[in-house]
Amino acid sequence: MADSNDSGHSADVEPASADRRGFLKAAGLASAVAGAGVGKFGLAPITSAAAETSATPKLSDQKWWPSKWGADDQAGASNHITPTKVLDATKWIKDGKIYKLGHNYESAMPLFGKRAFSLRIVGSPTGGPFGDNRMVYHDEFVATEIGQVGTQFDGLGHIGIQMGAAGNKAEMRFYNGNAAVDFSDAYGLKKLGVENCKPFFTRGHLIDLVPVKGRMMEAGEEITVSDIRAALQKQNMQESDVKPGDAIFFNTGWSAMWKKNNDKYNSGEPGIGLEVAQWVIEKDLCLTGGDTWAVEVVPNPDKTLAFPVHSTLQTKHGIYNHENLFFDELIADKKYQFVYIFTPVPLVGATGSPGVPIGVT
Ligand code: UVW
Repeated sequence: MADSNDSGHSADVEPASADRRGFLKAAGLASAVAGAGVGKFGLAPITSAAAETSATPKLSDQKWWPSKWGADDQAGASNHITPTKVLDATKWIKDGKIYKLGHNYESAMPLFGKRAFSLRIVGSPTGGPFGDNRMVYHDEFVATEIGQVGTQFDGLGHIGIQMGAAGNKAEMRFYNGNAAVDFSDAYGLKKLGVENCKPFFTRGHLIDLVPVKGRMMEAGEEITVSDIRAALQKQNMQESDVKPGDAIFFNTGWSAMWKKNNDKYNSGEPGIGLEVAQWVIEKDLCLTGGDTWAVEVVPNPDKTLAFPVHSTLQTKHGIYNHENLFFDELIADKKYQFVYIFTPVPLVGATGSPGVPIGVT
């Protein structure tokens, strides 16, 4: 099936050179561009001198472990995918139609911060001819942040929260309270690697915000619960039909800029905020996804917060996030309910996974 969003790639496409620090500077969250103190995402790790010594970061008054899946669990909300859940989801397969929900991987993709993507065919051809039949072959070498570029699935080792003093890895906590000092390793995470995630086969609900707003949503514009309800009504769907273990997806229109205007794509994004995150937690869902690079609103309307939905859903509740998706073909067919199928590439110790999820109707 064609990747309809990638078909327009041509010489007039903007280079993927933009970073996403402009809006963060405006929000007071970015430090100087380079040098000591710049954090993992090109942001100042903390917003003020007071925060540096604060024992309790905002939104984290209570510890979030042990998880509801057990103190040793590393699979988070993928535990929802039981045989009963799979059999229930199959009831939604009626047409036998498969929709690709992810983009192609290529250097023209918009990339977060200074992330890179390079693919080389070494040798060209790499080997051969061999044998009297003169077989030749090509291999690729890919240099990239493999789990965090393009269509990407965030694993539970990706996002943590610095509890206690800045730099104290014993208090840098991730899902299930795991501390960076115990599992963060240059050669791959020793716990919470994406290989621990179970395969997904579950009911997916698509919330299309474009008809609700009458336009593409804009950077910094938050999707509210009332927006979700308005979309459900337009799509003739019931909120009560969103069940524990289901996945929810948000279409904001932002993916129209994929490879067409990477600067704008990277400049921030519309998305869900803490209100919808709470709704997702109460509904007990397994995953959020969207047509943006983080799924959550950036910058957050509360300018003192950086990616609070990531740390609420992923770190505290083990609820996964699938980024940089596109839904054009589902929307064209008015298919808002489908079976979401995805298995992360089991890269041992990785923070996330590439790969193209599918929606089946
Ligand atoms: C960050 O890594 C901050 O975001 P994402 O998960 O969207 O790549």
